[in-house]
Amino acid sequence: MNYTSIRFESQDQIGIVTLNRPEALNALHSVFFHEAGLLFDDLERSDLIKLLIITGEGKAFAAGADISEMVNMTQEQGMEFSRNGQHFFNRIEHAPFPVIAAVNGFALGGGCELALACDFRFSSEKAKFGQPEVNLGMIPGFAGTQRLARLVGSGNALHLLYTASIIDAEEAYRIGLVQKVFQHDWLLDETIATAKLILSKGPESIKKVKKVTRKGLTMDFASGCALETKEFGNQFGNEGAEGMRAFLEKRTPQW
Ligand code: CO8
Repeated sequence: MNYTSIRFESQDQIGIVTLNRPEALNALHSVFFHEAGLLFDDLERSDLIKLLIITGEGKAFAAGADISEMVNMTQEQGMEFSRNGQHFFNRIEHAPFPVIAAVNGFALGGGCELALACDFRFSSEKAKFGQPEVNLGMIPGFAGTQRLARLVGSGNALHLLYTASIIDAEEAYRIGLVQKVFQHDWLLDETIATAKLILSKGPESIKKVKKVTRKGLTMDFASGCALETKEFGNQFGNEGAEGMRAFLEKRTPQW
């Protein structure tokens, strides 16, 4: 499929989506959400990939929602745009495969929210993060208020949200917004190396770790634990049996 706002490639069951509108710093507009939704339809239906990396072309990961598209929206249209964005970001969060953000540059506003929806974030030392919506008389609309506060705590989140501060990768690492920072030219290789490490593990285990952790965050503690018990139990007699037997027989498991 030919996309205009993204590029997709895959190798060894690792997919890479590159936001590809560098002239507008990969600002997120309705075409992006439409095309990314179609791509996810394909990826969820097929066995093509077992892990997805999201990155950006040029000097931005994504510099926000597209202001030139939003400027003339009515309240209804604004809410519709917000719902569409939230719907797609929820798909990332609950996708049946891990999704890693490789943040290559500006991740601002909706771009930061996109990174927040991924399972974790690796960052170039050149990347910059922020939620500058209040500069525009706006607030985040793609669940940034919710995910940022859950990830970095309400104090760090509200500090960023109130002041519209743009922070560098080191500060983003310090507050737990990103998990690792790499030299710019190594970012993608290092992300792919981590993707390969994840894919060397029990495939069902990886799927279930994501499902239980992600769903658990939307549940009360006891319900999350009950879900964990169920999926833990399901691993016995199949993949878990092979993994544990391989350990005891001092050999590599055959997944
Ligand atoms: N939307 C549209 N176009 C953009 C955006 C954007 N978010 N960001 C950059 N661009 C465009 C610029 O207009 C410019 O276009 P042109 O060349 O035609 O003038 C081009 O990208 C390059 O940008 P700059 O020349 O500004 O590049 P600089 O390196 O000088 O500056 C910055 C880079 C600092 C990133 C600067 O571009 C900037 O401040 N961008 C806006 C950042 C921002 O405010 N982001 C938040 C947007 S609001 C948002 O994301 C809300 C999310 C929730 C939506 C809810 C839905 C209802």
